[in-house]
Amino acid sequence: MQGAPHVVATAGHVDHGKSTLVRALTGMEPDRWAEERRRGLTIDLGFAWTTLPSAREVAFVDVPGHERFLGNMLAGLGPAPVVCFVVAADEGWRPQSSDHRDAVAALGIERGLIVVTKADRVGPDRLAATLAQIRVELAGTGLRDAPAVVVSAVDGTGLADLRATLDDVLARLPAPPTTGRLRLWVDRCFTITGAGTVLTGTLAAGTIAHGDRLHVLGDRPRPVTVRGLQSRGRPHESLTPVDRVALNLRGLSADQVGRGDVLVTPDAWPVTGALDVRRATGDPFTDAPEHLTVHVGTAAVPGRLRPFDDDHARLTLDRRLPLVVGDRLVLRNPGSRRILGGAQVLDADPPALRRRGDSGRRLAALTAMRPTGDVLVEVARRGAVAERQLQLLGLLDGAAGAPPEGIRVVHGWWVHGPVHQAWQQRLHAAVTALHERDPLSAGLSCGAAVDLLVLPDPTLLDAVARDAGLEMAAGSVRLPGSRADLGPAEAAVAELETRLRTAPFRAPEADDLTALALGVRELAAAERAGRILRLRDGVVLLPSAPALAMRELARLPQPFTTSQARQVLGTTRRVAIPLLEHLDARGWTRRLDAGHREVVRRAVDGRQPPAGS
Ligand SMILES: Nc1nc2c(ncn2[C@@H]2O[C@H](COP(=O)(O)OP(=O)(O)OP(=O)(O)O)[C@@H](O)[C@H]2O)c(=O)[nH]1
Ligand SMILES: [Mg+2]
Repeated sequence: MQGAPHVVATAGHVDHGKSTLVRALTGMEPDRWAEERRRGLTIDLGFAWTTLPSAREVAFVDVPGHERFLGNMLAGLGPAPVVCFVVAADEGWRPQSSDHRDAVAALGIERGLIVVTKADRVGPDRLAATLAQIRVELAGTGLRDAPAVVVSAVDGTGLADLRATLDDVLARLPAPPTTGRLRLWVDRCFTITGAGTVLTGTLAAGTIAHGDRLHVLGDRPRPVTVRGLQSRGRPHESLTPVDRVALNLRGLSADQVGRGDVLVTPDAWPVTGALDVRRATGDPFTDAPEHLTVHVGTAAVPGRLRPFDDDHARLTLDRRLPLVVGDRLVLRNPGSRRILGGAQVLDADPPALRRRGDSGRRLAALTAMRPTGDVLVEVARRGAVAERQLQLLGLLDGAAGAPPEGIRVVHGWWVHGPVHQAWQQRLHAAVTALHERDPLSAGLSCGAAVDLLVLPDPTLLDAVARDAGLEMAAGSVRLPGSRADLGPAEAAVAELETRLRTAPFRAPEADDLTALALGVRELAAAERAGRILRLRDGVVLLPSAPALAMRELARLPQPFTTSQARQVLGTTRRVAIPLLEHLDARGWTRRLDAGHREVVRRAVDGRQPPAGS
């Protein structure tokens, strides 16, 4: 059955026959530059493709072997998950064979095949020795068990076997993810007359389709639209991984982008300049130079390494890149150009190290971290993390899974259990203290509560208050049942209630309230508790007063005057006017002109107002 297309990168010492092999397999010229062909030396990446016996299409990224172009080599190998490791039978293992092996190991590449070239130049003994040497040298890498094929591009020996073996290797690969966020490391960007800007790269995950709106992350993010797609020389409506892609983009000129820039799904990646990493291969971090070159994808960025120990370090990049947990980096010494080793990203959003002891604590956390990142550790460190942020950091692997034990999910936030508990205790203590200090208090305002707990999102307060056994109402958090507790003001309010029950519209004068020691705060508390109704100008009545008033007013000939209302209610203008305005506001009475109102019939005949008592 025909499989999905794939991409294979070459690797191997200079002049060992990589480009010749690609040429023999594809009939295409991987050395694109005249200078390369003149010198018989690959300088930059070359691209070619062919169809394998299974009808699967395969594209090659041909890399240079010369040590001066190791940067270009890494840009070719970085995004390609399968490698064709070339060693010439006559020369055997050479220095750049070692460099490229170190790159394969650093990147954690585990799929590929070994090709011994120039078989026509040696006898069987030399061939066997070279093969044995290769096995020894690759023993520590993901290619330790890779199949080996012996070929000669001159007489065609082994090429059919190579095609079949490549087919077999590709058929065994796990299917790459076609959904999810896109991250395409750019290897070339150029202008085609009539078409505009074209950007190329190896698509390793995600799907790209005509019309997609994406961002190119270079010196700054630039929005672009996919105007056309090509792969292996043909146009496509959409492309899936793993494939070589050439994208014609709207919104971009070729001089704005180059190798090492990245095409991404907008806002789907954390773009970071600080990373905590674990050593994957190579020298201990404590032996590494402070300043080094970091290769990831097609990018090569100067960086600073600050080791926590031999295996863990904080890496600061000169340029921010879209990186996530699990990404592999190649570290190089800018002076000697040597590959120092490989590192794996453990945290793409690490905490600042400010205080004494921060490094030690960080090392302990990193040491305990799983290589895929640890969502529990991440949530524990921050107390609460938005689910979206966890997804961005690569800790949730696409759709959010069930949270691990010890994490509480609230309104899209993952909250560490102990933190959630600490918040509850803190809030409960604060609210209790407030009620003790001030029994008339309406409670702690939500804003103050959010500040007190330093909640990352106010929507979290709801769950914290509820779980703490507190009540939220009217913008405050309070102890349940605290509404009715008027504390020392209770007796005075009761006295006021008694008086108003006898004469419902004879509101107490200011002096009366002073005598009862009912100030603004006490009255506000009594009102919150549903014990009294406050109208404007300091008029205090029972909550039942409006309904009682309606019963009397409905008996008057309609419309009625303020004076008639005052008389039927047995009160003064000081009370009658605020009360009538209150009834107007409720829609129970309607003001017709300066002197007249009428009862709104619907209100009396319908559900409102209640008969009153
Ligand atoms: N006899 C013989 N010569 C070969 C074979 N394959 C390649 N060569 C020769 O080896 C030389 C180098 O080949 P290239 O394909 O350019 O080597 P390369 O690995 O691409 O070199 P760089 O890209 O510069 O690292 C050329 O002169 C080729 O003709 C082979 O199988 N047999
Ligand atoms: Mg070459």
